[in-house]
Parts: sequence; structure tokens; C-alpha cells
Amino acid sequence: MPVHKRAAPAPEPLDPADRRLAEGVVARAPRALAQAITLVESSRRDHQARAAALLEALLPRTGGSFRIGISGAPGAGKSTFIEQLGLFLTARGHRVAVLAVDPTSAVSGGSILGDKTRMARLARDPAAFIRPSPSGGTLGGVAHRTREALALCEAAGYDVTIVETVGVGQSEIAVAGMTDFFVLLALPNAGDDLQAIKRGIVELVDLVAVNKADLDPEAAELARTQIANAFSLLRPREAPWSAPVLAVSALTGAGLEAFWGEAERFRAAAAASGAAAARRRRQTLDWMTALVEHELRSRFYRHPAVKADLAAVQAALAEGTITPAGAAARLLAAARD
Ligand SMILES: Nc1nc2c(ncn2[C@@H]2O[C@H](COP(=O)(O)OP(=O)(O)OP(=O)(O)O)[C@@H](O)[C@H]2O)c(=O)[nH]1
Ligand SMILES: [Mg+2]
Repeated sequence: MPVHKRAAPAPEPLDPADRRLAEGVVARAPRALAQAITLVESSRRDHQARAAALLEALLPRTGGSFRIGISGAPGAGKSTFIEQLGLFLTARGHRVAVLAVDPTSAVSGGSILGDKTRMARLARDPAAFIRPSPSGGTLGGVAHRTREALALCEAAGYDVTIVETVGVGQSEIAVAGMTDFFVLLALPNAGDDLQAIKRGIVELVDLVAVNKADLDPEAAELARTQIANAFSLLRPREAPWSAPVLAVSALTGAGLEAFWGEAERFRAAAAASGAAAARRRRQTLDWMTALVEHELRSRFYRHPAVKADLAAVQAALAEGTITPAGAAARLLAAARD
């Protein structure tokens, strides 16, 4: 497929307003950061070109944070946990940014962090930055904008970045693919969570925290052992890191110190073995591939000849007068010129 006329241009030099925006981000002005994120979230073609240039300019300042993904079923306590963890970390001198990947927001416009009051205390902390999930678009689109927002937060000097996502299928994979340390927040009645573990989440998860242990400590301990057993059975024999399973309470803060101890232990081990750098390299390659595929797909469907013929091809397919392979070949041929 030749380069189409309406393709997004390659990154250009920053215009003066965007240069000021970049300087504001580097100067750690929360307003500038919020504005820069709004720019990368925009689906307007001209905004996308400016966002690409902005990210390019800030690239040398990105990559410096410890990126943590927090996943779990709706209501598992992810936001509560992130708020406690955020406050715990800012009290120790860290600067913490919180982002969200919300697969439901792509459909309904809703957002897991939309209600900022859920993290009211952290939102008031000057060393913290909270950004709700971008709404609209596909999960793939939301996820890649979150990656870029994460890079902007790093340029603004946040040294711990946390991404919240609801534990349903693809969004977990997307968030595991953009973080250094991926955490599953489980509940004491671990039925669903054990299901998730069987589904192959074992390779994604670096730590499991059984939350709400304050409600029923015995149930939490039982769930903890069940999940730990499931992990030890399913774990690849060669795995260098075995995911710890902890009982915590996001409400009381119990277990938070142990959690952070494990996170730091993981970080040091992954840095020493080279696993951390290898994971980042793999992630940037995957990111590039995803961007290329995203752009190719949208160029294809924007192509005037494809747009003109698509409905007819779909109708012919429905009537059974053309094969799927024939239909695909016809559209691909239309996109060639
Ligand atoms: N008792 C108890 N309640 C908790 C704990 N953690 C969270 N909760 C409560 O559980 C409810 C859901 O908490 P959230 O933090 O909003 O959960 P979430 O996983 O972010 O939910 P979604 O973003 O909607 O998927 C709230 O009422 C919290 O107060 C805990 O450790 N103990
Ligand atoms: Mg939440």
C-alpha cells in the first residue's frame, strides 16, 4: 500500500507554543503535564502530529520511572490500594503518577478513575498526579495513549508510575505490556481469581495481593495459600522470579510495607539479571509494531476506494456471492492505488 496523502506526517520541530509546553512538563508544572496528555489523547490528525513531535523532544527524559500495573476484578479495591500506596510512597519522597486503562471507557465513555474523589487524599498530594482514563476509541487506542501519557509523566519527573486496569482479558495484557511490575489484586473468595490464573495470567503477574484481608483474615489466608499453590504448579520451571502472594488491606494499609518490600526486591533482581532491560526492549518493539498496525489499519479504512466499495463487498459476502478471500482481495486491490 503506498503512503496515502492524508497520512500523519513524521515528527516536525516543535512550534513555539509546544516548546513552551515541553518546558512546562520538564519544569514539573502539573498544568503543562495535563495539557500535554490532552494533546496525546486527541484523535485529531494535526494534534497527533504535534504530540509526536512533543514526545520526540521529551524522549531523552523518559523511561526513568518504576512502572507498576495494578489489575483486578471490578471492586477488588484497586483505586483504594493505589491511593494508599501512593500516599505511602510520597511520604518516602517519591513522586507518583497514576493513570488508567479502562476497556469499558472505550465502549461506554465511563472511566475507572473518572471519579477522582475515590482518590481524594492522593489527588490533594502535591507529589502525586492522577489522570483518568481517556474515553472513546478502541482499547488499542486507549492503551497506546496511556503509554504516551506514561512517558510524559516520566518527563515530568514522576519516579513511580502506576497504571490501573480492570482485570478483563485484553486490557490486562495491554497493561502488563507497558509496565515493569504487574500486580493482580485478588479477593478472599478467590474463585474467579483462580479462574483467571488458569487462563494463563501466571506469565503476566509478578505479584498477587489478596485484598480486604481486614474483613475475614482466615478467608484471606486461605485464598493466599490457594493462589500460591496454583502459581507454584503453573509456573514455568526456569522462571527466575516466583510471584509472591501477600494478604493486604487497602483500607487499613496492612501489608503495604511488605508489598513495597517485594516490589523493591523484584526491581533490584530484574535490574541485576538484565530482565528489566530485556522487558523494556521487548515492550518498545511491541509498541512500535502496534502503532504500525494501528496506522495501517486506519489508512486502509480511510482509503476513498475502500470506503466506496466496503458496503457493496459486505453485502455480497452476506448474500454468499463472493468468498471472504475474494472480498479481502478486492478491498486490498482497491487500497493499492
Ligand atoms: N473492607 C475493605 N474494603 C475495601 C478494601 N479495599 C477497598 N475496599 C472497598 O471496596 C470498594 C471498591 O473499592 P475500589 O478501590 O473502588 O475498587 P476498584 O477495584 O478500584 O473498583 P473499580 O475501579 O470500579 O473496578 C470500596 O467501597 C472500597 O472502600 C479493603 O482492603 N477492605
Ligand atoms: Mg478503581
